[in-house]
Amino acid sequence: MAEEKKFKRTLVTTALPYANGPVHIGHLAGVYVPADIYVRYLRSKGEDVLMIGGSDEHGVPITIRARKEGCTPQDVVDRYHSIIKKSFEDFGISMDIYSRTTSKTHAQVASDFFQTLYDKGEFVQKTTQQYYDEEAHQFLADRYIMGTCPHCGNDKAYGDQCEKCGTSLSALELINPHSTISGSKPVLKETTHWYLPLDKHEPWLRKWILDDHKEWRSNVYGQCKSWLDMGLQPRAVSRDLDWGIPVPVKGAEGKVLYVWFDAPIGYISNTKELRPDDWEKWWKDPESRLIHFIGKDNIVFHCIVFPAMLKAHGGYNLPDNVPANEFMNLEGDKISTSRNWAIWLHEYLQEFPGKQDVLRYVLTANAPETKDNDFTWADFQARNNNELVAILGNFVNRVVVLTHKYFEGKVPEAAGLLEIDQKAIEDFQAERKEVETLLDGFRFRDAQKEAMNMARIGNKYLADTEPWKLAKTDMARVGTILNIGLQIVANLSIVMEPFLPFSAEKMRSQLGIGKQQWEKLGDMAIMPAGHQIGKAELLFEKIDDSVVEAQLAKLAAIKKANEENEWKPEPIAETIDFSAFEKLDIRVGLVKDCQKMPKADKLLVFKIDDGLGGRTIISGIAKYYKPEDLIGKRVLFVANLAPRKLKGVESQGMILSAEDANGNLSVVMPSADVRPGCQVK
Ligand code: B3M
Ligand code: ZN
Repeated sequence: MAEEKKFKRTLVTTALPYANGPVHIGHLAGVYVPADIYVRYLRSKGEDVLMIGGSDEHGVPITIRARKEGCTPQDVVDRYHSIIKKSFEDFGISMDIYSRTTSKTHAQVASDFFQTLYDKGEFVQKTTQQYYDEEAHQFLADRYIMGTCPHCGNDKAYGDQCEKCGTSLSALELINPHSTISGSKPVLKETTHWYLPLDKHEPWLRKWILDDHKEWRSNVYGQCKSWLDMGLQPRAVSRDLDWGIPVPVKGAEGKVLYVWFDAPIGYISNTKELRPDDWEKWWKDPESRLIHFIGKDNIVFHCIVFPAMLKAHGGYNLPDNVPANEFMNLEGDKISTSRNWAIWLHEYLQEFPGKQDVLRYVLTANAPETKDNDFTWADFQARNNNELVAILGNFVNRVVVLTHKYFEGKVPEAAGLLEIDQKAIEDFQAERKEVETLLDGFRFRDAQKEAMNMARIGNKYLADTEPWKLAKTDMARVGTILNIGLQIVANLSIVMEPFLPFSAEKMRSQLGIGKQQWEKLGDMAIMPAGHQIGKAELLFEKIDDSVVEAQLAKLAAIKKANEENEWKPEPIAETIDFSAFEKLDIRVGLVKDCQKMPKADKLLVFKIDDGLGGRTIISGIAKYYKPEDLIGKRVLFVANLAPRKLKGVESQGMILSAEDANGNLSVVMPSADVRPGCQVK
């Protein structure tokens, strides 16, 4: 075992959510609740800790949202930044700062960071070919290119990934790529970017992670190992985009820092914004500890790329641990913002006002620490009713109510402990070590379970001693039991503070005490005899079946709408007999010439060799083809269609095209070089 290193302070960072939509239960479960539990625990122990957060406001997802909504990227991030910030505050996520990557401080810090690496010669410069949209006059980020997936044939695959079969793609692999901005076919054009040569960093990263951080969670360690084993490649840290922090060097006009370069630097900027005078010690003093809370899709950036950036810069600490979570699903399906398959935090609060702790509790009880997990409303109800209400809420309420009933709300004297009292106290005190070990090891789910066991011990103690039955015969004994009960409630307010901060506060106000430090956990004399407690108040209330049914109905409606929105083939047209088919004369034609129709942006004018002297056909496919790309190609056309005039030109037939789900047309071509004029049968 490596020797335990002693740290003076802990800097906790939480992944910066993209400000392109509100936050949902997946965010809370994956990152913010566990980070908050950890930070509240350290604060309660009196440790020096900062919790840093903020919105990630650059990158393509933001510009796509802006384009969709017809507003500027700044409008988008302004709107969602405040919604997200409020959701976190509402749920008691106790960040010391929640800032944003469009802040002035961040632009400066990120720009300087790039400059330092540039000056030190830590980048390599490379010129490559990238897709460019000639109509929109811009390079296309991968997400702005759509085409057909070469693996599964999905015609809505993106330039970085096919969401249907899950394969990661490069834009160059897409069949029939088109720009989602103008719809046009992109062309390849040269562009120059700066790359972080991760291959150069591989040797030390290997040792640092694989040898020195064997204690990291197995999902994190395993992902890093597989990246390292595949061999690291240089990564571009700039992009051709008009939204982001400008690359601060000559010759980089129109280029911005890649969002994954600037976002993690946001942790530094936000620390600096919070603590302008001593931010450096949090990042650079070897006695400071850095912990990144993230979701599993961000592992490579936090365990490999950002550490390489920090190392290349020099002077910074590397993360001590990166307790990344897997994903939280919803009722068996992956949470999806675009499909609205999520429980949005701001909506939850409208529907369940005051029930933040219930959600925190359920998400921690099912925390996806080692594998993906599932949130279900049935489980939400069961954990609320059978655990929070029946165990914790019930115990606290009985103790407080009985104290008012028998002792006018004053803490009674504890005299002459019996064996049953001793046993309850010892069992209770023994839990402290368990909870601490689990919290120190980032095992929040099990830690909460143990904390709940402490309430179970209290509940069982009351059930076993039945003070309400003794009230007529032995008031001194009732006093002892309630004294112990009240001390247990005070202790529960300490151990529950990281997990259920709102309920812990309610417990304290019912006891008439202030916040207690962690070191008091196990103390059975937190309140002296005679101390006046506060009014009884229910911590939790039962959730009825009807509430769960309403939530399930809401999800079912979303699912149905999604299914309806998804494309389905047209129903088959009315049956015709063979003679009707025979009337149709479809032929092979060779495209001799193809031109744009003047003043008609949808139309192309074809000169077709039909083997019979040639003909003119007009087709509305200008959006999907460049005319010169079709010259020399064989097409199929309906030869006996009555001619009609379009813009003064007579069209003598119809070229056959297939229409995809997006309404894009692709010309049908014979699979061999058949002679022009041949019939299609
Ligand atoms: N915004 C990705 C995400 O939300 C990204 C995290 C940045 S952390 C520096 O998953
Ligand atoms: Zn695919």
